[in-house]
Amino acid sequence: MKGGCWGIAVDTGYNTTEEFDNVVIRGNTIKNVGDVGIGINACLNCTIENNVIIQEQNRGFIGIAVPDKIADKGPEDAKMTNVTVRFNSIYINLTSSSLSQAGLRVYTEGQNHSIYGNTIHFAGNVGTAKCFLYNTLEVNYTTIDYNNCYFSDVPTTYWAQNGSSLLTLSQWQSSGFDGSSSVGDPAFSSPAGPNYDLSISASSTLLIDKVPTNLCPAIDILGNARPVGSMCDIGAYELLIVGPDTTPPRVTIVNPKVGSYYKNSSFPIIFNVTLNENGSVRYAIVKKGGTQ
Ligand SMILES: [Ca+2]
Ligand SMILES: [Ca+2]
Repeated sequence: MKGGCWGIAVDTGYNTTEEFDNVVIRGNTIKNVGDVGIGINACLNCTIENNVIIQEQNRGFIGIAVPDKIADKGPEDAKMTNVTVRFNSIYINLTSSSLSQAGLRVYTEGQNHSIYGNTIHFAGNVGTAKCFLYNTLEVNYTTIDYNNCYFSDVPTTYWAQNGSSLLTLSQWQSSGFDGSSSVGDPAFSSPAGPNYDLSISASSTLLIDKVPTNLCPAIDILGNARPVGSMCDIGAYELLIVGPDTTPPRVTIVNPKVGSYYKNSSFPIIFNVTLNENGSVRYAIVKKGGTQ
């Protein structure tokens, strides 16, 4: 879609007491919406996982916002706790320098939030990009790790904003978080429009087998079981490992016909061979009576 509306939002809107419990936002693909891809508010024990979020229209954008409507949240509403944001793949490609862009925001309030296994690629060449917005002064986090962020051509970039502090990954790691996270190209298959394909391949070495299995969802965005291989892959997709080819080549004889017999004459020998990969086929011509 295109336009100004948010993608998916579960949030407060009235001056009565509001609370959302055990919400799961899973397996969605959200393309070119306005301002926020996925947002929640007043949410207890909530999970956002295995989603793909793409933004190529020029609007200020946050991929995932926890909370989203800060100004509209009343003091009577539930304070968020146990929010988990994991295994999401985000691609943001803005071309206007006046716009703000951030991958994922979990701050302002709450206890025991976890943010892991997410990958974010900022592809534009303008403005400032911030991968993650946190606030360790006000918020308690249980796990923040195994994330990946890439800002290929953005002039000004930060791994994290913690409160008002703007930090590189190594500076943020001194807080004790993101020790196994990485900066670098996630190598999405074909993220820009019109393909919008954030699946991964063997080239996605910064994502493959990086997250311990005890942190994995049971499946990925396509419903394939996790993990494949020794560990889970960062982002919404688990790369399926294709095993060695055990299918034998198919060989059919075209000429001479099976069972035909030539005496003292030359003739062409023609095979049809079907191989699944490069290889060779050995053959033998048998003289009548059994001698090669
Ligand atoms: Ca309210
Ligand atoms: Ca894996």
